[in-house]
Amino acid sequence: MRTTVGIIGAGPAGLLLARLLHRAGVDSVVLESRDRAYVEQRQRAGILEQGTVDVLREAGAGERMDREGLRHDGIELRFDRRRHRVDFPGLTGGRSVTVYAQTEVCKDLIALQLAEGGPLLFEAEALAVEGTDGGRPRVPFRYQGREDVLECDYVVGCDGFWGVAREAFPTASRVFERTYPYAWLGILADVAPSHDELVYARHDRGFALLSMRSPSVSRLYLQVPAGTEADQWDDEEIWAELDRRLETDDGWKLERGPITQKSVTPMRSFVHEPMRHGRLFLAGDAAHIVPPTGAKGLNLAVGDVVTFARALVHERRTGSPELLDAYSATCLRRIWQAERFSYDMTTMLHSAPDATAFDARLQRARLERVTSSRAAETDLAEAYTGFPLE
Ligand code: RFL
Ligand code: PHB
Repeated sequence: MRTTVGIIGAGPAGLLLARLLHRAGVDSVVLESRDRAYVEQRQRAGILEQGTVDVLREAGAGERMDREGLRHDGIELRFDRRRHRVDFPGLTGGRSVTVYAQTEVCKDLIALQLAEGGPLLFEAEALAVEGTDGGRPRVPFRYQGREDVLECDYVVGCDGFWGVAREAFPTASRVFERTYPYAWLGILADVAPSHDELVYARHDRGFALLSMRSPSVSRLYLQVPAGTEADQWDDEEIWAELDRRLETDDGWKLERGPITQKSVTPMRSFVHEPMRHGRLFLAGDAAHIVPPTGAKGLNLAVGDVVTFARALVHERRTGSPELLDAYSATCLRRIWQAERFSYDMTTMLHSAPDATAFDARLQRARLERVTSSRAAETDLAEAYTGFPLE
């Protein structure tokens, strides 16, 4: 098999890249190790930045998102039983975010790719990326019990944190990382969200987040110790703990409903530099991870593949590799801003097991600052709604 761009992974990064390339007249093949149902059901992100919404629309993938996505003009910060609303459009000159689940973005992109695009192979596992030290790269892969090779002009590793593409980089590449001593226990519940915007709560017992998937499905998270298993918490305990951490002085009440899914997500920050080696490029979680507190992971993945697609089209139109050469540096500037913001949100809102009374006072001071200074609040709103692509 041969193609112009070999794409490893059919998460949001790989699927959107295939779509953007198809629209630009560049052929690609997507290899995805899991089956279609798994990719379409994997519960993850929920928040799309304004820029991500615009990109999906321009790619002709925004129709259902425009119908079913929920526009959100703010979030609520909760601490010391008080609530504070951050008004995004008022602080950013009109920007907002959209609640539309990653599962739905993936379903829409898969349907479009299968109907109009190049090959998208499920249960096709890339085994390695070879030939990256000069010449054209190859991806040996296993599909339907057979081994085959995909010959490419370029390979983009969109294969997530556990993928194989990163392994083809020289050992001189650098990794910057941090793990956190806590994780998120996430639930989906069949109950209308108890608030019409997301609620980020800091509590001495730990962080809690109220989010949603639709007007009738709530998504909620609790900070739990790293290493926790989801079945260590029964449903009653989860609701009781959410009640405690989200409680306010004004009588706000959390509505309960049947819990349909439970899972634990570890928290880490991770950046692999550079993001390009010869004709192999990394995009999305394959190159970087942020803790989910800033809702940035999916949006960064979108930024990377837009940058790659533009650079490749530029090279084909003008013959100049300047944008491809700049790919890693261009993406990393945005990525480090998201790393910073995600770290700030995470450490402002979670209680570390070794936190001292001093740390708790500092957290409160940071929250007081964000909720009393328009400058500080604007900084949060700009980062949350997303920095524009270069
Ligand atoms: P993905 O989605 O991990 O997709 C990688 C794909 O590659 C496949 N793969 C392979 N295929 C072939 N051969 C191989 N050898 C392969 N190895 C792996 C995998 O099966 C998979 O299908 O990476 P991608 O596309 O870079 O997308 C990144 C996003 O998924 C991720 O950043 C976000 O989900 C992060 N995230 C959030 N991001 C946001 O922007 N907003 C949010 O609100 C948000 N909330 C979250 C999140 C992530 C969470 N978890 C579970 C980590 C909430 C949570 C709880
Ligand atoms: C989600 O709805 O899954 C979600 C929302 C906001 C976050 C993280 C996750 O910061």
